[in-house]
Amino acid sequence: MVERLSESEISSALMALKGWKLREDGLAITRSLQFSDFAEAFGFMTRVAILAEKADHHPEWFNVYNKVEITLTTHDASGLSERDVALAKQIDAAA
Ligand code: HBI
Repeated sequence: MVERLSESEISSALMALKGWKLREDGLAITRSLQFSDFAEAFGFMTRVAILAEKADHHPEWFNVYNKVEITLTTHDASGLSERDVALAKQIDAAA
């Protein structure tokens, strides 16, 4: 069982992240990114895919042309866990 983060842990985590927001239901964090073109966006997604596989923690995401929308949540915790924060930090570095 993966530990779910408390509200205060989530808000302090969000301060250390770049542009992530807490989803309305409080169970996920989301970030939208815009790149110069599709190739740049997909290259970013490729880097994130490798990071996700290494972390065994995978994003829910949507891409149209140069835009990528990412949602992170921990299915095993039915909410947010440290895994989401750790992957979000790696995503920020890969952007
Ligand atoms: N990715 N976002 C997310 N949440 C999970 O709980 C999760 C995952 N990727 C793989 C994974 N869990 C596996 O560890 C379990 O499905 C066994």
